[in-house]
Order: sequence, then C-alpha cells, then structure tokens
Amino acid sequence: MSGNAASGVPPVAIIMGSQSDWATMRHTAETLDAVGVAHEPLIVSAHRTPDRLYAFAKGAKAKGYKIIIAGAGGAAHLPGMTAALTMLPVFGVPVESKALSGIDSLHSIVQMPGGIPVGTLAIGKPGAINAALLAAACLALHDEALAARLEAYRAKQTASIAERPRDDH
Ligand code: RP5
Repeated sequence: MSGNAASGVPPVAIIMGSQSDWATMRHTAETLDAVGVAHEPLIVSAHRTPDRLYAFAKGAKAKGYKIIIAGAGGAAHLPGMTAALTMLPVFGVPVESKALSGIDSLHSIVQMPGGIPVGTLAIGKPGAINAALLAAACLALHDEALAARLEAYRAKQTASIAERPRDDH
C-alpha cells in the first residue's frame, strides 16, 4: 500500500527524538527496506522541537502517511504526544538509554492513559525491527504483494536457524 503515491509520501514515517536515536531506528528503516515498504525518517523532538512535533503530527494523516513509528529514549514523550495529536496508528520504540538501559524509555512509552493508544515494542534493536514488521503486517492487510514478501521474509528467517549450535559461535 502506498502512502500518497501522487505526492511521493511513503506509507510509514519513522520519527525519532534525536540524531542519537538513529543508531536504533535505522533497524526499522532497514527492515522496512527488506520487505519493500517505503518510509521517511525524521527527527522530531517532543522537548527540543515541540512546534515541529505539533505540525508533523497534526498534518501527518492529510499528508498521506498511514503509520507512524516513533522512537525515543529517556523521558520518551514523543510517541505518546504524537498519538495524542493524530488518528493514525502509532508504534513506539523505547530507545536504550545510557543511564537506565531503556527502562525509563519503556515506562514512558508503554504507560499511556486509556483512550490514547501507543503500540509499544521492546527496548532497542528488537523493538525497532518488530515495529517495522508490525507496520508492514498492517499495510499487508490491503496489499497482497506485500503479504507475500512478508511471508518470504519469515520463511527465510526460519530457514536460517540451525538445528544444532556450533562450537565456533
Ligand atoms: C530523547 O532524549 C531522545 O529520544 C534521545 O533518546 C534522548 C537523548 O537525546 P540526545 O541528548 O542524545 O540528543 O529526547
């Protein structure tokens, strides 16, 4: 499913609170690439660029995005504030913080009040990968070609798992 093919807007926006989050969120981008889903990465900080956050979230649906993946660390208010400002589905990725290993990020993102949902993934790289796969699975509900690519991705992963452990690993 394309976001807004006419304007070139991809279906998935990957937003993050800081340049420092890209080391984690690049795994979202790479996984979306692997299953053929177009995306756009943007730095949008709830605290340092609140006006940018407001403008992005209020305009995201009209612009043509279908799903927003938001990664942030520490006092990670970006996913929740974005969800409060849009009707698009928002998936949150808790970035692993230095001080508290991402527990702070996880708690900040997962404990949303009833009524404003954020689909919260695992801390760090696994969450970044799974946010991409979850977004792709949603888009695949209306895109048979993407559904086939997701099945192939899963089958390739399954085939890559050895039955026995090796001594050299
Ligand atoms: C959050 O603060 C960002 O999402 C990032 O994870 C964290 C630290 O940001 P930097 O100080 O590295 O820019 O807003």
